Amino acid sequence: LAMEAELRIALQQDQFELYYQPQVDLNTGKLIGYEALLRWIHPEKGFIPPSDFIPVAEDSGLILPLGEWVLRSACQHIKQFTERGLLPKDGHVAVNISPRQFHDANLVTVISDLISTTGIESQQLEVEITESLLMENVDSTIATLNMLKQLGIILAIDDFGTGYSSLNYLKRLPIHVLKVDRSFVMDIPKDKDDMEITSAVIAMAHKLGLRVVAEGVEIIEQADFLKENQCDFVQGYYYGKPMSVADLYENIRNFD
Ligand code: G
Ligand code: G
Ligand code: MN
Ligand code: NA
Repeated sequence: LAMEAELRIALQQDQFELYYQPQVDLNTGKLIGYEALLRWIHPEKGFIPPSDFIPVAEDSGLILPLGEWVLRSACQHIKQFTERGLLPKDGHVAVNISPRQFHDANLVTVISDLISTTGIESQQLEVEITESLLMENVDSTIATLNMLKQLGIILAIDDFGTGYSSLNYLKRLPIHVLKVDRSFVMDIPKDKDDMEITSAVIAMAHKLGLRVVAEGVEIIEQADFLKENQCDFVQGYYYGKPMSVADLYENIRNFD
């Protein structure tokens, strides 16, 4: 079967699962939330990476029902995690939103309805959009971001540094969080240019009033460098890999 047909079946048969990767506050060392990462466990082919199927879902339009499934599952998990002490009240779960999903006219209603029906606090949900998405349809992008901000959810720019957004444009965007792409973090402390870029991006983000998450932190030297340069939050294998909900319940201790 072509992947598109397989994806339709996968949606009907519930072959998807959300994994959760911890995000940590560099100053307190405490867990502040998770990024939800979609996994497809095919009954015969096993694990299929999102980089293989997200583009197919995006091109076929299946990203709309799939993305809605992701948002609904994430909101349900937020409720569960909060009740069971796996997420602080002021913590969050970040969900990736693809370009087609972001530009869909129903997105704001879908999210608003999910917040009401699951009974979560709106600031417990964060949405991540990629930097490259920001360059298309500037006015409608800003309008949608403003509506999402009105709901009270947190807005993050993912993969920052890999697109081409101008600082002038960034300044106009109603966003809260900037995620420094893993490609800038992975060669710290060997690559001095990457260190300069990362510290400059953190300083710039702070001047714009944004909080900064560094992605892909794998070693303590990277964590130390980021802390010295006032990065707010971190995410990466050093702190924890994306985990199934079952693994999460086993691995993350209760905290206040
Ligand atoms: O774990 P990692 O292989 O999960 O993710 C690879 C890529 O897939 C990342 O760029 C990530 O943003 C994207 N991705 C993961 N989960 C989702 C999702 O639920 N929706 C969308 N649109 N992209 C996702
Ligand atoms: O594009 P986005 O930032 O949404 O995707 C996050 C991707 O990065 C996921 O595929 C996730 O599994 C992966 N990832 C998260 N932490 C690390 C890390 O420390 N090292 C590496 N190599 N990949 C990571
Ligand atoms: Mn992401
Ligand atoms: Na990223």
